Amino acid sequence: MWQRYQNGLPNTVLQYLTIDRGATTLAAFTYGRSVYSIQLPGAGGFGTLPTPPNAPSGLGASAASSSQVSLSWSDNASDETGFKIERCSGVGCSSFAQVGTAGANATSYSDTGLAASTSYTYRVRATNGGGDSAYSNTASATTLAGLTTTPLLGPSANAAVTSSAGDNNGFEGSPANAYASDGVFATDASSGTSTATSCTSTAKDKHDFYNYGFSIPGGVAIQGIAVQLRAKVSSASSAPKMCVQLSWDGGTTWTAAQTTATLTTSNATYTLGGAANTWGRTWASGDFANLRVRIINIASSTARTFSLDSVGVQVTYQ
Ligand SMILES: [Ca+2]
Ligand SMILES: [Ca+2]
Ligand SMILES: [Ca+2]
Repeated sequence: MWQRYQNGLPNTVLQYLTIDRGATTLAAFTYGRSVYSIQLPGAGGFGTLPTPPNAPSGLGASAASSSQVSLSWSDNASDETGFKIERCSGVGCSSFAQVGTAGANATSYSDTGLAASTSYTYRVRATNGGGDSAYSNTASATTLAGLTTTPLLGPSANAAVTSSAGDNNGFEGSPANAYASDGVFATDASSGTSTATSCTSTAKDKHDFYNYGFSIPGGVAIQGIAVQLRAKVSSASSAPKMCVQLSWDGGTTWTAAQTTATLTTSNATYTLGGAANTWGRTWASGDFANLRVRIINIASSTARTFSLDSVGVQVTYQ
């Protein structure tokens, strides 16, 4: 029949069909026309469908981020062509839909583009030309919370460091002017008592700012702290810079310092730390009630006047 169509012949009433003794040719005999035939396939016939593969097992799901869940499973099949991954969302959900596939012998899959703080449940099955396996067990994971960044907050209290701190008077001129970015400055004139340029030198003026009024929820993970200074200096020579240290216990203990670029005679913004910079320690939510920011003015000259417009802090947590 196949050959008849191939030859473009008209429909023909068959007289009879034969299959030869070796079962390799199917022949159709018609009235008044030739014999048409097709070759039969060999042993195995036209192709026996395989049985569906064994089901995967041991499916596990874990949140990799606020938008990604990682799956892993055991591959129990030797004849699969791949795996089908199905997902539903919401606690206790049961309305699964296929969201992806994995190749033969795969044992993992990353599901991306998910919503934060959301429960997802998964199941996986193997597949081949014969059909799909039974499903694996189901496994659930809840994506992590998204990042939250506070507003940039300013302090409402300050205190000069009065011993082992250069002139021991910090920003002696209107230190409260550093609470807000408004072009009005706290000033530290002729700063320091030596040409040392180390942030930890006792010859450098130091000043603490605090009472930032943060309200960080309990149980979150602090991801980073950004300190934003607005500042200028009377002369940019002698490498004038500001060092910043943070304290989480009201000034008893301090982080290592981070340092601005060389200041200029124009008011400019300097950001130290950042959304993914924890200043070398693990912070707790409660630490921010006791947060202090210490500014240390350094230059290889004692003739520099440092002007600080603002010392803002922004916290990123998850
Ligand atoms: Ca396999
Ligand atoms: Ca001073
Ligand atoms: Ca100001």
